[in-house]
Amino acid sequence: MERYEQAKEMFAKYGVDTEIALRTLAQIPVSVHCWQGDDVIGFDGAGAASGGIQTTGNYPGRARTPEELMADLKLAFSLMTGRKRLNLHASYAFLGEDKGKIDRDGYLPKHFAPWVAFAKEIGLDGIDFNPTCFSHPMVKDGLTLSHPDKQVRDFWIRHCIACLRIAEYFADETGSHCLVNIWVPDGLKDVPADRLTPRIRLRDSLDEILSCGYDKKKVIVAVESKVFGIGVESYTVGSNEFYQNYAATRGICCLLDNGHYHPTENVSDKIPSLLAFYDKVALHVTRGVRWDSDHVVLLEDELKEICKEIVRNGATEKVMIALDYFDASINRISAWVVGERNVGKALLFALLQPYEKLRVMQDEANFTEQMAVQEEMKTMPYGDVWEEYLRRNHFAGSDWFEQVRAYENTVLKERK
Ligand code: RNT
Ligand code: ZN
Repeated sequence: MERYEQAKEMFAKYGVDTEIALRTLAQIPVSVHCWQGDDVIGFDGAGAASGGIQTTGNYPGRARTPEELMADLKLAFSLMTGRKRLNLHASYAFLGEDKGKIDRDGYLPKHFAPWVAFAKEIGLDGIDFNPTCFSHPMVKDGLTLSHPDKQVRDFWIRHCIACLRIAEYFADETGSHCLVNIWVPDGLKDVPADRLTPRIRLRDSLDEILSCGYDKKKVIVAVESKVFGIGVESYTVGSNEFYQNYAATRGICCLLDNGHYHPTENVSDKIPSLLAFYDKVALHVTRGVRWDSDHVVLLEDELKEICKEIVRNGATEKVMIALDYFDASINRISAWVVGERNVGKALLFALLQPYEKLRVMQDEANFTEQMAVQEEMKTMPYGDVWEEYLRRNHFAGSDWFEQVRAYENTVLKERK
């Protein structure tokens, strides 16, 4: 308490109001991905993730059933503060009696009813959704919506349309929009003979999906680009340029995953570039180590820079923040909590910067003072403001790890 009061005064000297920062932080929703708990496997039959993504490690305690995943998620959510959404993949359907009878192109809202009940039970803001166009036998030659065979494309078109219907159901049930993010693994391992035609096919498939007539007030559609994946190193059909032009001309939105660009490209710089043209930008926060390795999000400079761009451009409602990583080498619940808390910490850091002062310095070409102030801000007592945030939200601070450890000993270790 005393430390917070001191920190408050120190920030006030720069014209930064910590009370406003704390209030704003509590209002920024973060969508938590269900797939950290079971290594992106899902419930509908896949043995492991495929399609250029890979979860490495074999730490004990992977959630093997819907019940286990929900129990793990419940603990994870209970250790997080602020507004939360749940991000689901279609492969997490509860098929029940329909198992083996229907395929992904026939999934219905009822197959996701337990997730709606779950979201309501723990008081989530809403549910976001993703067609699962990987880890499935209808991915042929590594291709889905861009495959030369119309039957393959049609299967995935039907799947994506089914997902839009399920998304409308989520929006109706939760009273909040549903972001549907389309990511396809389509690409080639080696030098292509034709780079254009697969893109034309992907464009046309997406057009067919969007023409199904979904409710744009309830469902926001995004497309996620990528530079390469494992086994598809030479060519990705859904590249950055492809999807930015697609989204711009179709009135949908782009999803930026910060593991999906060349290592010297920064999503923090892409966000304001898109904000100049788009009303909404979707975001996957991950941590690429050398490549799109989907490591747990840490409190790093680029994460802080991403959050600064969201906050200082007044875009906390425009940028839809979601987590996207999968680590099987450590306790999966800890992975969830550490990543989510780091996004919270980075947002708080961003909320405590003296933007107006700095903006004037930039415009007046006062770069000397701008640098001096920016560097001074780096060692301000953010931790004390974060502790106050936790305290006000009834979190004792750092004892969350003890809870995870106890759960590991009593529950996770029993999963053989
Ligand atoms: C893959 C994309 C995609 C997936 C999830 C599981 O490279 O980042 O978003 O990680 O949909
Ligand atoms: Zn992603």
